[in-house]
Amino acid sequence: MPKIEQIDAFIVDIPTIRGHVLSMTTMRAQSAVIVRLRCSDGSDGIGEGTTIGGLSYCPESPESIVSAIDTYLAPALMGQEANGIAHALALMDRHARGNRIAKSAVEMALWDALGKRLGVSVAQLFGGQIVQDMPVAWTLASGNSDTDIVEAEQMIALRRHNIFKLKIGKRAVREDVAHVGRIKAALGDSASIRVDVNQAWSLADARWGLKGLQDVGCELVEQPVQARFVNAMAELTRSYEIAVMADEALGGPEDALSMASRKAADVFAVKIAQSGGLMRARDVVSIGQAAGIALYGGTMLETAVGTAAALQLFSTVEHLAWGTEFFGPLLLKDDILTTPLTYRDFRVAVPQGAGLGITLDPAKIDFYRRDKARSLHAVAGE
Ligand code: MUC
Ligand code: MG
Repeated sequence: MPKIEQIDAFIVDIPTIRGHVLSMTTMRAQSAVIVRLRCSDGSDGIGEGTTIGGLSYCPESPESIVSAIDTYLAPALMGQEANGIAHALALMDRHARGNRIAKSAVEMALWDALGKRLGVSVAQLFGGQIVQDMPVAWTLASGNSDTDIVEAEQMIALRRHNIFKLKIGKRAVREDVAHVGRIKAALGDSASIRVDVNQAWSLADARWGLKGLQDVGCELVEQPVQARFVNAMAELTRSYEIAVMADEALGGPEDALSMASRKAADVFAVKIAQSGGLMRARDVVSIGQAAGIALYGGTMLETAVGTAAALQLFSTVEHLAWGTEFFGPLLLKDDILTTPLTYRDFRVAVPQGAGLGITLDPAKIDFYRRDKARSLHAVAGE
């Protein structure tokens, strides 16, 4: 039985193609944590644990993810059987509370290594692929309505995306609704328009916001209020026609059960990192399915590594009613794989091959690693 022999975690800072304006921060680079795991039989696995905007999105940061892995998770797993992923997860839970993204990065690398050892895809390990590709949304978040309209029109013309998620919540509610209305009016029925408020609204704001958004033809609102305000999410879910999606409120199966039993969402944005790994994301999916809650494949704006893992896992899910937003690699100025993921005809393809089905480009990794002096230019972005 192969044993876990080495786990390395490091940050890559990759500039974004434009400023990405969210309610809580503006991103000019993405700082992704990449994990490389080596086993005693020579097999290896890659994982990713990534958050958004330093510490502004959730309690884990790129630095805390590396520190949790280096200091607690990796030492706990040294010498353990590499095939025992459930056991590894239990061990990580015993040694560290929370730190879901860090655990997810390590668990992902274990799945990749197991798949490669067995010569099967991670999708196969989760029951097998049902679909070969899936719809993929794009986020409009330049901070300017006209720029967003031009960007959306380009995406439609390229046949890359026709589902758009608009990041709002930074401006006054009325201004945000007007911004969404302008974009919807410009794009008409050629596009599906949704918004993500990233927890920025009070319940009173959200009542006005949801009413206004549905009047201008917006189809879905994501996490309008703070994650902990489950009653507010439930009120909004039952009071308006527009679909309400939970994102930050979903930190794994326990939250999913609580949200489902309190009828606090129409849709779950399921994220591997936020759920605490692939197994727990799969549990969130099952709870959503059992409760009749629609599903959406969410992203933490990961590089192609985390995105490939999401594609593997979600290809085994029967019905993603709201599609996915697995566009992370396209927001970055550079790709870190030898063969990038395929985006075509408004869809993204599940990579083929063993494990996650991807290969890291060593030169790119070397270039963007924060702990290598020459990558420092990338941190500042534009
Ligand atoms: C989020 O909150 O959903 C996903 C897409 C995007 O642009 O930001 C993220 C995070
Ligand atoms: Mg969100």
